[in-house]
Amino acid sequence: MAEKTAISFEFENITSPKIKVVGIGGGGCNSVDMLKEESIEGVELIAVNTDKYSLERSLADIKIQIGETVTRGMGTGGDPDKGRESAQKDSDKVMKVIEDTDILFIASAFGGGTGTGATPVIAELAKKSGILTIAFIMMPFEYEGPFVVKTAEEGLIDLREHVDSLLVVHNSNALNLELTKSPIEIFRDINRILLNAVVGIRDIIFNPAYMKLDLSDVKNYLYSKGKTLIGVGEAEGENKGEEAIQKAVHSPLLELDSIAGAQSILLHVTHGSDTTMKEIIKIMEVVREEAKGNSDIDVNLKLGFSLNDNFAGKIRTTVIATDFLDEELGETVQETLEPVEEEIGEVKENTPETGLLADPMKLNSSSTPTRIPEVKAREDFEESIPRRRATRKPPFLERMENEKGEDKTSRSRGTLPSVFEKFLAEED
Ligand SMILES: Nc1nc2c(ncn2[C@@H]2O[C@H](COP(=O)(O)OP(=O)(O)OP(=O)(O)O)[C@@H](O)[C@H]2O)c(=O)[nH]1
Ligand SMILES: [Mg+2]
Repeated sequence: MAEKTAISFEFENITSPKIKVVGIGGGGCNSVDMLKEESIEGVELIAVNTDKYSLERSLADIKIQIGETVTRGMGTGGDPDKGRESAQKDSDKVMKVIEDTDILFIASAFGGGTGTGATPVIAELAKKSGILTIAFIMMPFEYEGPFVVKTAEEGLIDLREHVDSLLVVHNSNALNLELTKSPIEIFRDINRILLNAVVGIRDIIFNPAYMKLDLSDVKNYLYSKGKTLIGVGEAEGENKGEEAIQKAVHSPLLELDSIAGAQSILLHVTHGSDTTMKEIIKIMEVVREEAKGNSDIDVNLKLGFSLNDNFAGKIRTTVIATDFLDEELGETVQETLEPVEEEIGEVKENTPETGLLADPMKLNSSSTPTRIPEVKAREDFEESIPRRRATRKPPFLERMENEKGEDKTSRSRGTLPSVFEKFLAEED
């Protein structure tokens, strides 16, 4: 009995990871509305705006008006200084809502005043308090002219150092693709990148898997990385593996539109019991080839696999690609890594020029890749994460499983799990 009490005490003190999305300014709040319309479960949606009237119409779970004394509830009229001041004045209100977050997505459209000015302030608050901060930034249409474009570019420079990972979409890129679509459909397409990133990461963390990636993996791969590609691809039919991964590793709307040059990749595959090892190997081959691009670098690939009976005949791949070799991105990564090195005194040994894992055999273990600075600089993270693994399921997941009647994800089903069970047993 005594033992039982001790166990239940431990469980009561465990909270499941919290993912939140905060939309800032008009465009950012539109993104949050679109996420709300998709009914994503397990993710809290927050709207932050100076514009009281558009906030009233927002579908977000939580709405925060900032800068009442600065803009009198009317928006900034395109002035980022007012946006910045508004966020600074109401930083307590924002902090109160985001302080218990593990992963914060910030959605914002740059070029106006609220998003451009307030986003770097809110990102800084989040990152400094140890929250993994991923920004999804929509850059204006070139047609809007040099003032708006310059405002947005300056905002991006301000923001860069205050986020762990940055996904940048240019509205103009969407125009290159589909001119027959309505503006709202174009915005929806752009927003799908955010939706995929949020859902992809949520699924990696919460969904049952026979080879599991977890919150620590996601944090380690995204922490202080600068530009990032987070892509999701789903496909059916004969070539489902290859088609799904091709969709995930190419994202034509993103500034960083492919994984070429990425040195670190998290790959999560959700499949049905009809998926063969051959298809999985093909997926991994495509990732390696695409990441390699024209370089002679071999990528560090960390894998997760879920078997889900809802995926009969289907495969979904989620890719998180970081540590890009590209010169400009290399600088970004370096800039963000240096302060961490100082803080923690040392970075684990790595190959200086490439940052490759010293031991590729460790790719399938849960060890931290050597390229990535340990998260000791953010004490709260390292301490809390491992204990949160495989613990209480979030309510939405329990509901999903109840609806299915049973948890159909099993380590002992199908061809792939048995292969990996054997592998995992050998690992143990
Ligand atoms: N992709 C996308 N871009 C948007 C959206 N709404 C606005 N934009 C772009 O974002 C830029 C900034 O607009 P808003 O987000 O409305 O501006 P704001 O942050 O509310 O700033 P102020 O209204 O000036 O205080 C615009 O110039 C557009 O290019 C949207 O829903 N989706
Ligand atoms: Mg506005």
